[in-house]
Amino acid sequence: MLKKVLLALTLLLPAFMAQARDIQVLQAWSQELPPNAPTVAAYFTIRNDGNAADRLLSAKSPIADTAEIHQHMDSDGMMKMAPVEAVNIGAGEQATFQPMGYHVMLINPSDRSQLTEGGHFALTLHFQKAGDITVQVDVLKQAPVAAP
Ligand SMILES: [Cu+2]
Repeated sequence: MLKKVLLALTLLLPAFMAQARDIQVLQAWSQELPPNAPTVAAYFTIRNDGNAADRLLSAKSPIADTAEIHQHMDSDGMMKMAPVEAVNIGAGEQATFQPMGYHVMLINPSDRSQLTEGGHFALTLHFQKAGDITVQVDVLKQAPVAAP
């Protein structure tokens, strides 16, 4: 009996593990902006369920040629944003990208058809270990209430 269970587990495990990802990108959203806004920001939570740190290295989206990882920082009492090279997510930790914090900035979007409430667009995040993860970013008028 035990042997049969073990055999079943052995057969099931590879299929299960292929689906399990260490890195999860949750609740991706973007704020609806005036139609001529030069940049659009995307926010989300990255959760690292693995037992090793990973790094977000870059981002891209079909709606804009340029996507940068930005951070807001206090510079002489002024909040400014600046590109960052990478964002580290430690094992078992999560990083929340949110207004006045980390965000992905899409520069001068070429396709604005989805940039009103109810729209959504694809965003691909490139991680050092997890590779590419593509999520759908929901365009909202207000920030989602419950962060995961
Ligand atoms: Cu920015």
